[in-house]
Amino acid sequence: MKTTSSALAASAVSLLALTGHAKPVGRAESKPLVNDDELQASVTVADLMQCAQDLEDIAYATPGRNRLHGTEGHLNTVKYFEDQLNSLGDYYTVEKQEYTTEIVFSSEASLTIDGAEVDTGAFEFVNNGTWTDRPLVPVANIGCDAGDYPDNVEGNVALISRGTCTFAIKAQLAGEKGAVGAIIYNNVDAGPAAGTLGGVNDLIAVGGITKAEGERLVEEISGGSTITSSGVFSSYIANGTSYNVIATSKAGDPNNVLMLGAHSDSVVEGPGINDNGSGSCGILTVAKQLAKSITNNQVRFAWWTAEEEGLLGATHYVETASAAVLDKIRLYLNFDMIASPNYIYGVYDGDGSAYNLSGPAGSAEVEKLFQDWLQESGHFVSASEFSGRSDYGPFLEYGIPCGGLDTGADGIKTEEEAANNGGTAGIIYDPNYHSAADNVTNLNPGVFETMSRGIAHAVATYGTSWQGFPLRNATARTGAARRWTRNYTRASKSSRKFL
Ligand SMILES: *[C@@H]1O[C@H](CO)[C@@H](O)[C@H](O)[C@H]1NC(C)=O
Ligand SMILES: *[C@@H]1O[C@H](CO)[C@@H](O)[C@H](O)[C@H]1NC(C)=O
Ligand SMILES: *[C@@H]1O[C@H](CO)[C@@H](O)[C@H](O)[C@H]1NC(C)=O
Ligand SMILES: *[C@@H]1O[C@H](CO)[C@@H](O)[C@H](O)[C@H]1NC(C)=O
Ligand SMILES: *[C@@H]1O[C@H](CO)[C@@H](O)[C@H](O)[C@H]1NC(C)=O
Ligand SMILES: *[C@@H]1O[C@H](CO)[C@@H](O)[C@H](O)[C@H]1NC(C)=O
Ligand SMILES: CC(=O)N[C@H]1CO[C@H](CO)[C@@H](O)[C@@H]1O
Repeated sequence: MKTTSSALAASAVSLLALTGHAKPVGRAESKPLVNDDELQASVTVADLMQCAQDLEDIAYATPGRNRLHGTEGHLNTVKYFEDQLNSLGDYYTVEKQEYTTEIVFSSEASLTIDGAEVDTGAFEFVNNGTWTDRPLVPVANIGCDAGDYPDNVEGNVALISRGTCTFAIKAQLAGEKGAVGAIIYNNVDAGPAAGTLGGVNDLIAVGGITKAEGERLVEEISGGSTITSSGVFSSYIANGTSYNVIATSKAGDPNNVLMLGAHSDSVVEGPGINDNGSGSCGILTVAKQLAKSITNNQVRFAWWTAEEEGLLGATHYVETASAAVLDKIRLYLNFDMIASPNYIYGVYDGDGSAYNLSGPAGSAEVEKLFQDWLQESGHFVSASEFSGRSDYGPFLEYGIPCGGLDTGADGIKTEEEAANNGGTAGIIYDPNYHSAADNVTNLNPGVFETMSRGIAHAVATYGTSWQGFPLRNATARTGAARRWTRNYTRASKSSRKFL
């Protein structure tokens, strides 16, 4: 249940986390209290790489060679995490939370203009559609208004600039005027226009081309030429079901919970071993080692599904959890891509000092914890934009302080980062990002181990005590005070452009 405003009002006056000193409960009491150095040392590259290899094997055993939400590859991933956690006896309460959503399992697009094949962007959720040798008809302005579409788009292909309104609105208006298809040209120099139509729809098929190509076509057609195109678009969309796996330690104070998460699904293109199998394996390895000791505060680990579809698994958790559950989470930590081959030592910029996007009280403190820890080992630390563009987005939105580590995705390594930490400046952190080559061969084992030990450090620190860490503040998640609210919904995934 999403909290109602009256529920918020009722608790808004109080600080959320309780300061009681609940005793660790359960059989785990015979175990020693977690020790920071020992927990860190117990996280080994061998275990991490074994986990990564297991996930790769799961992916490669399926026809799609991936671990896409809703497919066998992901269901087997979920089973893997469940089995691993259950093998630890009764240390954790392990739950599976079902999530079903419509997803695109495959998509193909081909486009020719004047008989020549052109590079086209496939729009997510595009419908099946075919047209052959139909004239292109440029629309007026940017095609956000029905009046922009001339009568002669009927039976032809509308040629529309990207911008201002969504791709879906452009396809809808063109379809209403009788177009058989639409081609959207980019408004920036960044390859063919591409993005998402947002979900299952009844729109005409849409392709994307580059800005230069689009502008050239408009100019030639305005000069009197007739230019034709052919297009073949198809996609297979169906409901995919999979699960979040959530494991909560039985030991520890349930009113002051440390929560950690990583996403367990991959994109359709490949096995997703760095993105974000590495984060999943990092928290699993720490969860397994943690089971040898107890903590004063409860620790909850989550493996989220459908992150790649737009943070859906984590959003589902936050939307369906009761306020009573969410209000007891003192801190949420996220680990996505922690073994990039051309890595950085990235820490989420929770204090906003680098990107001017800060989080609820506590986000700055956890950033400092990770920074200090990495710097003590002589690493040069990079700030990662605290944009909410991963599974911590819904937690930020709720007003829960967040933090995390990452080693870089599609950003470009700077000279300074290369000079301090090695690697190659001027190329991206993970050249295999979202590709078939994102597999075990291409992980950096050393950075994988370092970052996973960073997870262990945070677990040991906050699992032992919240001393010096701000209390949750209910007021902070209501009204205008929610400064850190980001558009974490499907729109905020970098791979999901709506317009
Ligand atoms: C496209 O056609 C295929 C084959 O008939 C079908 O399985 C699929 O569901 C169709 N896609 C859409 C988006 O309707
Ligand atoms: C997905 O399931 C919903 C609810 O059962 C249904 O309405 C919808 O048509 C399904 N979508 C597809 C693509 O089958
Ligand atoms: C930081 O963000 C705030 C709020 O969006 C804005 O008012 C302020 O000008 C920004 N500061 C800088 C240095 O960009
Ligand atoms: C991993 O990806 C690389 C690069 O694409 C490829 O050469 C290698 O064969 C892949 N590994 C396996 C086990 O398929
Ligand atoms: C709680 O948050 C509100 C809004 O950000 C702030 O004005 C208030 O001072 C905070 N209270 C405490 C005790 O931190
Ligand atoms: C969030 O995204 C939606 C869809 O793109 C947009 O309509 C809305 O204005 C955005 N909200 C904020 C606060 O940016
Ligand atoms: C921190 C980080 O790079 N996380 C990535 C994990 O995967 C998602 C989906 O591919 C990316 O958008 C994130 O950037």
